[in-house]
Amino acid sequence: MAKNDLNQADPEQVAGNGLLHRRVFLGGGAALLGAGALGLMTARPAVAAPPDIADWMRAPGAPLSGHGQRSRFEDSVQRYVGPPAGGTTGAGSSRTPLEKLSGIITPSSLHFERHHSGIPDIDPGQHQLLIHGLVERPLIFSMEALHRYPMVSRIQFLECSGNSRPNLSAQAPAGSCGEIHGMVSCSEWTGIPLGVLLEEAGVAPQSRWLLAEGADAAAMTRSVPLDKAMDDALIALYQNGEALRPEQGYPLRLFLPGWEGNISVKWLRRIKLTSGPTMTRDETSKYTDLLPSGKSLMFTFPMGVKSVITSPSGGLTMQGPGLYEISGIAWSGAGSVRRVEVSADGGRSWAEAALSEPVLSKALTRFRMAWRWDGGPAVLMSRAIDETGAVQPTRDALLAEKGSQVSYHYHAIQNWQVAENNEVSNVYV
Ligand SMILES: Nc1nc2c(c(=O)[nH]1)N[C@H]1C(S)=C(S)[C@@H](COP(=O)(O)O)O[C@H]1N2
Ligand SMILES: [Mo]
Repeated sequence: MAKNDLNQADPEQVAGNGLLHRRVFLGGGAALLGAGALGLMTARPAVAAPPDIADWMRAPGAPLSGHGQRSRFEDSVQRYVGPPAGGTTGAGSSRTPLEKLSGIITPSSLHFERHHSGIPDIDPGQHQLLIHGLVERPLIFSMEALHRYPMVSRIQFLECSGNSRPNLSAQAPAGSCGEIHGMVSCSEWTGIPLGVLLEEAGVAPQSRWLLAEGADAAAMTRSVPLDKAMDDALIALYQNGEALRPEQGYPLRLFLPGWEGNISVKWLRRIKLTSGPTMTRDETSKYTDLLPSGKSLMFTFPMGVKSVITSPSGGLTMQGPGLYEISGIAWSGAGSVRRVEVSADGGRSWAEAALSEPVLSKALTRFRMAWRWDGGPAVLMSRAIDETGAVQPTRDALLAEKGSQVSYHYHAIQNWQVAENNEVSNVYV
């Protein structure tokens, strides 16, 4: 039988090249169809006596501590820190090592970073937030005052619109999942709905937009439509339960769920209500895309529906033929992920992956698929579909639509080639 034909001998196979039914990962599935039944025997048979007593059982362990640290054996899990922009130290980006994480929450210490002029060392006792412009009462808030407002918490992703840009190059670049796609992270953000503060200042009838300004040396400024500000915008003060990290905007940032990362202005110091967009540098010369027609696409706020397989992925090494969990993340700026499909034969056949709970709007969603690798060449792909029915495009379709001059909002399907020598790498198909 040809490799890509469905193997009738394996009733769980649902698509070509060894993809197995997602029931393996659904509620109760593990019991109905245990890993044993699938032949996942990675443990060795135990002998009757318990294993040796290790050194760490022979003496008391380390004392208690005021602030925890991860195991020293995990020290190699680091952000990919890119080189600083020319002539600077703190401008540039670092990426989340997506292939080394699981679940949907990004540890704060591994959240990607993008700074246009380094991280300011802000004293919360001195920092203030000004709301002015087309308002009835200009207001200035100390951090102490802000902390008295009622807050909400939401688990949501943040993605730089420059994420995945390496895949715009003509040849598929070598790189890990995090190096190529790691400018997306997901946190529980807690803060004050922006609308609450705007209403307190009194929004003037002619107000349609606002300008948000950061307190970094770049004084990053972006224009935000008032509708979004009143809808789900947050003045975020906490990230994953603790105060924002300095890298993420301590002591406060604007957070605009589902929108390109640039507009979530960190170290927020000023909001000015306006009748139209201010046309700042970061929304004219940057964060716009030149189309084949010669026109520029501006104010491209929502992030497109997207997914990527984090394991197996570029640079990882397979351990020979056998059963694997294909796992990845999917997200959409338009809402929640409805479905993720996976292919192991370069897109010839697809099967539905299991979505792990929780599946939340504008958050990363973890998907999983069982795969019996026969050891032959395979190309793994994932394709996300969101609640609006939007489908993640192929690279060819995206470039045909947007042209080759674009540099933002790349959200095409990622292909990982699994080779017979166990190596996994980035390919275009
Ligand atoms: N004040 C300020 N806000 C900023 C930036 C900045 O350089 N200065 N970078 C923006 C960009 S381009 C992105 S992608 C996100 C990155 O947020 P993070 O560093 O918390 O991941 O912050 C945005 N907000
Ligand atoms: Mo960004």
